[in-house]
Amino acid sequence: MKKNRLSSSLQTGLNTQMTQEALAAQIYLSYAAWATSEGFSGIANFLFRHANEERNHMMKFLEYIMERGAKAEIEAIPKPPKDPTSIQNCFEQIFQQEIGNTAGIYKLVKMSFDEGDWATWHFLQWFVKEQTEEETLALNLLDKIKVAGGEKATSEALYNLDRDLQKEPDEAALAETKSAANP
Ligand code: OFO
Repeated sequence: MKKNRLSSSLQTGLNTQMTQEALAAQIYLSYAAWATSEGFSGIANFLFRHANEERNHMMKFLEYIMERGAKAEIEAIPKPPKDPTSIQNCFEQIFQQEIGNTAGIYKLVKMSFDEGDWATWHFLQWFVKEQTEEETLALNLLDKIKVAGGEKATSEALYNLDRDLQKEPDEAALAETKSAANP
């Protein structure tokens, strides 16, 4: 009996995004290793935590594909890009990587909408919100780095930034989750 509830295009698309999430985890890991080697243990800690988040995203795709009776394809993960050239460059690269990931999610949302696959459309809404949070978080961090002096930040400013990022929350607060009673 045929039990696959995904179209072949969505099966391919979801599998591709699953590998993208694995790549995102590798990029965070590789930048965390770079930050450690540069002496920024707070920033490295933040990046290591995010590598775990991305791996969890990969697992969510894997589980969903299997739950729908389709085959999850575990492919080779591309090599992460070169090491960043500075802390500012590191977070700029992360922001660009998150924008690319959002584009991949939106493409799947459109495909599922066009096909009327409401289960997949519903599954993807969690990622739509997550990407908004992750882009906001990356932008907030870039703002902090710019305030600290950007490429010209002093050692003292970078030291303070590194200490602050050690404790930075993993999620950014979104305007849509605020209310008049809970601003
Ligand atoms: Fe950074 O995001 Fe996964 O989806």
